[in-house]
Amino acid sequence: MGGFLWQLITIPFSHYCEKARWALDLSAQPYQEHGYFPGAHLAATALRQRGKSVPVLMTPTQCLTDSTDILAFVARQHSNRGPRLFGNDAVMARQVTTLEDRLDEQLGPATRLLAYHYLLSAPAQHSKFAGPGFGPLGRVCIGGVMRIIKPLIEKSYRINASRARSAAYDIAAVFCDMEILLDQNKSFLVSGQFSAADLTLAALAYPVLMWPEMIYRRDRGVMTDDPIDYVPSAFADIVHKFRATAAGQHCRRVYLEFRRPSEKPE
Ligand SMILES: N[C@@H](CCC(=O)N[C@@H](CS)C(=O)NCC(=O)O)C(=O)O
Repeated sequence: MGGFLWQLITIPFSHYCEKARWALDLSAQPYQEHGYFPGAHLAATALRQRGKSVPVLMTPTQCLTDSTDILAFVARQHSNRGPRLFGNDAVMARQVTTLEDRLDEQLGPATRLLAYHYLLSAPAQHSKFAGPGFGPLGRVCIGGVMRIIKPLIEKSYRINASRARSAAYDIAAVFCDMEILLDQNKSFLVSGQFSAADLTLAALAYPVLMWPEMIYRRDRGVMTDDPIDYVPSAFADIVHKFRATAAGQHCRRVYLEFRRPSEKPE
C-alpha cells in the first residue's frame, strides 16, 4: 500500500482536470497522470464504475470523481505543504468553498461551451494547444480524433451559436462579480490570500483566456508563442476582451505566481 503512486485520470486539456492537477502540484504529492482523448476516457472511468467525467483521483484509500472533492482531499492530506487552499479558519473555508462551487457550476460549463463552439470547427488549430498535454502519438492524433468526435461533443454539451452567446454573457457576469471581490479583498478573492477560489477561477477560465502559461504541456514547459495566434479570429477577439479584464489579468497573475509544476514520475 505504501508503494501505491496516486493516479490521476484526465483528459489533459480539460479545465476541471487542470484544477485538480494544479492542487496536486502545489501539494508536491507524487502522482502519475493518465491522459485520455475525450471519449476514450470512458474506458478508464465508466468501465471501472467511476462515473463518466474526469478528473478521477485514485489513492490507496480513496477514489475521488470530482475536482472539488480532490481539492478538499489534497488540502486535508497536505495541510502543511504549499499555500493553504482553504485558509486558516472555518469562516474562510466556507467562503472559499461557496465560491469554488459557484465557479464550478457557472463558469466551467460556460467557458467549455464557448471555447468548443469556436474550436471544434478548427481541429488543426485546436491540436496546437490541446496536443502538448499528450505524448508523441497523442499529439499526432488529437486533431483527427477531435474531428471525428465533434458531433458527439456538440450533442452532449448542446453546443450552438445561441448557447455560445449566452455563455459569453455568463462568463462576463461571473468575471464582474469576481472583480468586485478582488477589489474588496486585497487582490485575491477571499481574505487577501491565494486560495482554492483563485485557483478554480484561473483554471476554469483558461479556455477563454489562453495565456501561454495556462496551456498544459506534458513536459511542463511553457509555450513560447501565443495560442491566440492559432484560434479563429472571431474567438481571438473574444479572448482579447476577456484577457483585458481585471479578472483575466488576475488569472494570469496567479498562474505566474502559484502554478508551480511538480517533479512528475513518468
Ligand atoms: N463537476 C465535475 C465536472 C468535471 C467535467 O465536467 N469533466 C468533463 C471534462 S471538462 C468530462 O469529463 N467530460 C466528459 C464526460 O462527461 O463524459 C468536476 O468538478 O470534476
